[in-house]
Amino acid sequence: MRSKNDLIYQALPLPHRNYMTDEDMNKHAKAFFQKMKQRHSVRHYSSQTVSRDVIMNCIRAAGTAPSGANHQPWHFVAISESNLKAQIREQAEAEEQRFYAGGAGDEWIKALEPIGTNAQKPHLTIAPWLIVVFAQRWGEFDDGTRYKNYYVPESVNISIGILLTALHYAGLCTLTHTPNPMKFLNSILYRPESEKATMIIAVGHPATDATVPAMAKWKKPTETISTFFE
Ligand code: IYR
Repeated sequence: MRSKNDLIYQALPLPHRNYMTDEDMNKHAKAFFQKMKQRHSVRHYSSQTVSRDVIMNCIRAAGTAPSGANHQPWHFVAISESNLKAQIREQAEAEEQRFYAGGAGDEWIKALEPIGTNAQKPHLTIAPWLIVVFAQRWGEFDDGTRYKNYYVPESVNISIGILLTALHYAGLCTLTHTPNPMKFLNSILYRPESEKATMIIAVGHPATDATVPAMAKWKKPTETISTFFE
């Protein structure tokens, strides 16, 4: 827990340095791109189990993310317990029924057509793990007084990016899921009022007959997602 006495500046020599040739750097950059290109959002899971250690180490990686004032305003709840997964699925599907029955509006439903989604979320009970990511709107010093967190969505979203990357690197598939609202997750998972659920991530191995939407293979060309001034 943080103490008000920790609010002091101290400089340490940079603990790690990478010495790479330009050529090596480019090799690493390309290899990483090739690896990331193989990541897909997967909606069809096998029930094959995944060890808690793997999930924990991926969460450790997510916890290294940069954050506003280094407040690390995130909490990851990892769930493999079947009853909890069933409760989450039931409530998430109820939200999704409303979404697909008209809450979303026609334009949004049309945009989702190539993705092939609907209100059924079987992956929420079939995937061996769900990780629910909570954003902490405020924190508490060890004397019980509150402190503000800064750039909370930015910080949490960076950590989620690292989490998805770590899980992919560990050979697992993921699906990000954001039923709206997600308030129900606080009560199911006993999280305090200071926290807001931002995402449910299903994690596991793909089903033997898993597919991805053809549309998911299309990525915007690099020239269109970047501008260089040099
Ligand atoms: N949350 C809904 C709808 C949905 C929205 C977007 I934007 C997607 O890229 C995919 C789904 C669902 O999970 O079905």
